[in-house]
Amino acid sequence: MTRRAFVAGIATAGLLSSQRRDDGGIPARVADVVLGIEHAQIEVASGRTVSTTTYNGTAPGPLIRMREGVPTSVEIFNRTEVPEYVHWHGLEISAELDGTPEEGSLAVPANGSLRYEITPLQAGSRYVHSHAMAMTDLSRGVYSGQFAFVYVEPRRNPGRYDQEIFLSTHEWEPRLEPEQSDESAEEDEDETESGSMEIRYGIRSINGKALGHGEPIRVREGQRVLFHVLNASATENAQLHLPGHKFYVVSLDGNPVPRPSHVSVLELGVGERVDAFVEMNNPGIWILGAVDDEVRRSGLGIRVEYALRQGEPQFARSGDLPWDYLRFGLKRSAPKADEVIPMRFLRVPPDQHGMEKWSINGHVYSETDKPEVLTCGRRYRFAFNNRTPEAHPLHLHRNTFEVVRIGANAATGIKKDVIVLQPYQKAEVDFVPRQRGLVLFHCHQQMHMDMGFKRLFQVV
Ligand SMILES: [Cu+2]
Repeated sequence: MTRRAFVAGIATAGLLSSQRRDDGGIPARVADVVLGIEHAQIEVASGRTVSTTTYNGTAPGPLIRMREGVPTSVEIFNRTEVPEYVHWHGLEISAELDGTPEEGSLAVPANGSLRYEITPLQAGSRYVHSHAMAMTDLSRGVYSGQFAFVYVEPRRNPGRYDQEIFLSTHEWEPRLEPEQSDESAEEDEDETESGSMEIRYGIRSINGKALGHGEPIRVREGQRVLFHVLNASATENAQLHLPGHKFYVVSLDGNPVPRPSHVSVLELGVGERVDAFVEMNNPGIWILGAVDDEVRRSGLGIRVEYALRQGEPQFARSGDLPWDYLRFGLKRSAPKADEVIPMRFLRVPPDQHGMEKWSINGHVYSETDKPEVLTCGRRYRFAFNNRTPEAHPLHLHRNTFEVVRIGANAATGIKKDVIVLQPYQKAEVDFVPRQRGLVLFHCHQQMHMDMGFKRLFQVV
């Protein structure tokens, strides 16, 4: 085991203590979670190594386990030449520790370190990742390997299972290319001018390995496997299936749903998490991976092997239980909101550099924007209206919202921190801010976020 792997995750007592002393010369206690932001080579496939910035030398970084309501000390060492922002996605913590420049959070200085304590208030699947602005530097932000799964252990057990498996999707070798026209462009009238740029990737992975290059998931017939899935992509929404099997979805973005249900396909926008049980009742060799053949062949998949089975993976079409948030909610209307905040999303055509921008209510975010004031304890409703031909994974920081309407359908009970708004779709989400300070709202597609798809609130 390398030293790096040894230090990963919940820090091992004693190992780092010799390196750190407080001013009185007394050895400082090792933090519960130690993250080293550092460059590393990641072997995504044999002979295919990417050079990137990571947490603790691997991508994904270490699986970080915390406990609901238990204060957790975190120490972050930045071994790079640039300041970094480490964002605790889905944790309701102070703006100071949330890890974004927009909220005025503490940065991890270049070649420096930062130590603090956080208390996860909600159990479930969470996520830690870089919140640096990338713009056209595709080595930064979530394009890099700076991401890790955070699992907050519930006070009570989530149920019986034989195996627990964590999966994170990610793409590598990003490049900017002129957008290729496709059918969706026809709907978009301003697509007639050329020069728009989009992100393309060389290779995709689950848990940092392209399909066929990592260790398979080994199961036995009759097992009940709990999958924790995270979309840690910078820009790509994912559709995953496991042919011959169904997913029994119990939580979205780490929060238990009121109506757990079976689906054939998991759909995760950037930043979303899904927890689902699978009954292993179809022995064979299978691929848990992208529904799209091309995406799966470019690496987004992992072999699932039943004991005593070998050979090539079987092919099967996905079942007929489609993904739909409403499947997991209750068909009831939410209480009236104290205030409705409409948000209309538009695409701003590319400028002379070929970069399109994104606006909310006609405004492209600027650092000089004054945050809009919200009051603690009031029930706010965001009324989203997507006037673009793209899906957007919309993320609210430091808060959990409840999906209360998608299109014409009312719902309650679906609690999330990211919602994918489909092209030209409308949806409404409610939230009651409980902590003061700045709160960032943005599209989690990194390029959209960097190009103006952001809005800042101040809770008083
Ligand atoms: Cu977007």
